[in-house]
Amino acid sequence: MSDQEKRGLSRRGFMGASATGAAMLGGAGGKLGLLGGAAAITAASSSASWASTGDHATPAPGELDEYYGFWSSGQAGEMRILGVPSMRELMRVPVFNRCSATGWGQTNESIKIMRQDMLPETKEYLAAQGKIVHDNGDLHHVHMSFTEGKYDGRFLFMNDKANTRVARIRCDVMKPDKIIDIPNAKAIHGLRPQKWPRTDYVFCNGEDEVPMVNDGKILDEPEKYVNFFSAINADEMTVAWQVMVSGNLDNTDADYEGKWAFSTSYNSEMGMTLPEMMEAERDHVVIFNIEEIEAGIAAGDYIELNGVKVLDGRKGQNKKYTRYVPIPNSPHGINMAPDKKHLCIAGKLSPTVSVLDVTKFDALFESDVDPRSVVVAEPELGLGPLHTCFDGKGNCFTTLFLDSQVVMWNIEDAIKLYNGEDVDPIRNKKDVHYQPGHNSTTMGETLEADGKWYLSMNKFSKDRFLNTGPLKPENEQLFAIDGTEMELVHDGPTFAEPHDSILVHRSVVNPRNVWDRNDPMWADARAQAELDGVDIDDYQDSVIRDGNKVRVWMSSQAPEFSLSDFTVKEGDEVTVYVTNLDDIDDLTHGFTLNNHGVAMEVGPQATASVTFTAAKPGVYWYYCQWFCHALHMEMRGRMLVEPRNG
Ligand code: CUK
Ligand code: CUA
Repeated sequence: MSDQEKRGLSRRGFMGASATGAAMLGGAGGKLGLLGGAAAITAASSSASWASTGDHATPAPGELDEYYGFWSSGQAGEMRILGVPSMRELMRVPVFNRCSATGWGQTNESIKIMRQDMLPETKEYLAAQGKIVHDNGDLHHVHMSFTEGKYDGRFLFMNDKANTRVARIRCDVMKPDKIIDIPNAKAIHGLRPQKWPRTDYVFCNGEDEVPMVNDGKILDEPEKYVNFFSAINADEMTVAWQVMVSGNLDNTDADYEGKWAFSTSYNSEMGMTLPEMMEAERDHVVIFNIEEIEAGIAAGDYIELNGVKVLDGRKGQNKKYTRYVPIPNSPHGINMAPDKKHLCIAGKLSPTVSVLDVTKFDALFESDVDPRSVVVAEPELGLGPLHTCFDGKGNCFTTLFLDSQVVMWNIEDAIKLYNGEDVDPIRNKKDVHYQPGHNSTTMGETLEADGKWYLSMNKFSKDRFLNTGPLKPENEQLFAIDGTEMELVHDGPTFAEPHDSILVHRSVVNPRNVWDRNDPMWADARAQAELDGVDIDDYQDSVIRDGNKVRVWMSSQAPEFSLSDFTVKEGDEVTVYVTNLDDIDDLTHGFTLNNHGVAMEVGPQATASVTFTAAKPGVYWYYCQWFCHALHMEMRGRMLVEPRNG
């Protein structure tokens, strides 16, 4: 926590901070984190309306957080790990992006993960650009694997809207192990794992509609465009099946019985321009009947498109795969409550959240009942409702994008109101700064929702922080929600642009401290080492020539590389393998080669490799770029490149 944060949350909130500053310092020797104490907010300007009771302590320096936060990063393409409630950023995990610090997108190990499930058409496209992997992504949604409605700490799944991909991160090492292209669909947006009985599927939405065979034969004929909903086999990371649907799919979720997945859909009009897309008063949510879909596949009721079994679930087909429930108006967020029964759909352009009772879905598929009969409440909450999360005690928190507020409301009271009783479901409204999109609560999308912390992810910070030029940070705010009032305890900037987050109790997440030497991440290097007669688990300093290819095997032990120099020839394709023999926590080495655009992380007990061309004769130094030792600066060596015909 920065001093500024300790002193005050912002110039708006912290006019009152100096009075509490002394108390804060007074307690600093103890274990009490005192951000809460500092947050005696007096609204200095504009509309701040929250108040702090000072009951909520956040961890002091050296103290560990109670929750992991897994954050998307939007167009930055990485996943981030934060500690909650301190909101300290702990790690950035590159996924869809190219990372200079770790070499993600450059090391052979990461390129393999990025390419091994890449569609041939993507490879062709990239080759034409002189590239081998995409170096950008747009990561909106991070979710953990479930077993029986609870996080199980195995994997994290996430989407790339920019390049239509889905990635999986191994929670034991917090690195991706699978990145797959999704065929047919375009722009994977909403993504959620199946919650029950376990995450067999990861469901994801294609947002943009295109011709079913998108090869240029059909272009400006929107009536022939379709959209695809995909179910990914979460263990294999392959596309299990897809369903063709009507409308642009936005967000998705799944129930707690393993029967349904559901997606919001804006633009039910299938319009191409803004006025066309806004025409209808109601769009819809699509309900996917998993059992019927699996039966349809077994019965052969599908077409095969780019290697994927695709069922037809479009509106008007009236097959038992899908049902369309009209929802006002351009619905966005869709969130299943931990009561196992209620599904909350945020209206975005409608001030309402529609509550659907999932136990009524069977009837939708069995008879011709009014699709709206599954709606059991539709409270008016405020302007621009986007996403909802839960405290596990029957209350919901919905972000109001246009009102710049979070509204806390009660599901049972909303149902009573819908049934004509005179009750107000709204419990609380708080201003946030500004324009919140996603939100999350601790364990809130699981059966273990514990109602302790609420996070608001705000799209704009405007004047809240020092001016950083025309591009401003976003703003995130953490509230304690275990009292009667929501209490703001943190307010801080973030870089582009986290959409979503999950807050996971630390008891669920147990990453390793050092790599297992037998990790599959470098299986290719291990196989090559065997061919080269190199013991990859021990000291190694071999340079092996194979035509124009040279393989350099070295190990690292602070503060030395086993090779202080190696010699290659001009034009050689060189692969450098580094095995970090140090097995101490936090002892990461690196390998950076001057003027070659080469850098990679080599974690304790890991092997990492990078391939490049030694294009020009000369002396090139390589060095370790992760501070590892008092003699870290001395941890370096020379690559000597001989002229080819010299
Ligand atoms: S979407 Cu971004 S605010 Cu991509 Cu989850 Cu709603
Ligand atoms: Cu090894 Cu720095």
